Amino acid sequence: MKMTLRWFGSKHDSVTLEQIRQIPGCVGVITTLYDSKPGEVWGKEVIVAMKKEVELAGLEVSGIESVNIHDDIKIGLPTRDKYIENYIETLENLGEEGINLVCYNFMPVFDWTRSDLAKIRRDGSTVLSYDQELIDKINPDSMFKEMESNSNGFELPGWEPERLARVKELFEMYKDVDEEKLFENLVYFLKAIMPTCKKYGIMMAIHMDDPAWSVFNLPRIINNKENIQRMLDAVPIENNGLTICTGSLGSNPNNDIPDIIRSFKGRIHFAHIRNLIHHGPGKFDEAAHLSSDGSLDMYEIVKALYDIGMKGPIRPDHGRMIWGEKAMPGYGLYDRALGAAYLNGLWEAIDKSAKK
Ligand code: DNO
Repeated sequence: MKMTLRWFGSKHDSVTLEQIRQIPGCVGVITTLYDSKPGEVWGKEVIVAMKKEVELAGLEVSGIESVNIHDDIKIGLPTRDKYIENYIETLENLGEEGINLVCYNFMPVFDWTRSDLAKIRRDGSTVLSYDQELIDKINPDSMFKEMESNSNGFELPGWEPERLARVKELFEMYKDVDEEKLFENLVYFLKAIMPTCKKYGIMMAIHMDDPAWSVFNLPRIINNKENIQRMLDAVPIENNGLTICTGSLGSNPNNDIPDIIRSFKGRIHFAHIRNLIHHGPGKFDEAAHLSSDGSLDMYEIVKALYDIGMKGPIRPDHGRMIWGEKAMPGYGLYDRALGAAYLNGLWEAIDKSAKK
């Protein structure tokens, strides 16, 4: 594996490349062009400039999170072909620069969802949390406002202001899209981009739905072993792969994450590793990465990744907000750096005992 950190670019991130470079073992960043809109072509020059900035700081661009998918592709509108062509052009431009990992999601309207971005814990830190009962009381329109007012002034990935203006319209557009339709649209998209991915060796790594069930009655299709298997089988090529996100899958305690990891050996190109604590059905708080701080067994998760021979990037995922840091919820420096150190420690211990 390769230890990396997510980075939103110098204009948007409170964390600097210089800080990331000082995290032991961290070789690269997972980044994006945060100002690009879904459907736009990423030009060569901006990709080159992004790469250069990262490399000057002594790091590599280990992958992109995300090249977002235009809603017309997810909905399956006739205009989707134009946006797929644009996506392919972006992939070509990335591929020509040697960037060969792309994380994306296929969730309608909303990317990840939380009911609180700064829940205070007993240790005084804050975390993101989810409570289905609270979500059920909110309408999707005010959900955006909640997320915005709660985010320390940072624009959240997947909650961009331009979406805010279109929530009602988007819900209307998705009204006939059920899980089957969404699945078909995903397969259509994947089949169209696979030749380009093969040509450039680009691994597409779909992110798990977060949380792993339907929110606001919108369809969700990448949320458990069976559904993931179906998606991998529909386009059975290595380049059609996964971002294993332990926090997303782990929101549903029925998901056996080490088993899922072992089952999809060869198709896992990227992993987001974090812990969370369950408080009952549909209710969880994010936690520190350490196993004993939450409900997930991080040793078993890292061991499964080790056992399948994971070569791709992994990154600590959302951290708590600690030590007075003011950053994008989930994406401060301090707790993610602690997470990276812990994951490195687990990996080293597993590696050494395997070689004894
Ligand atoms: C949230 C992230 C997601 C993820 C996208 C991938 O913190 O895990 O926004 O980046 O779903 O496209």
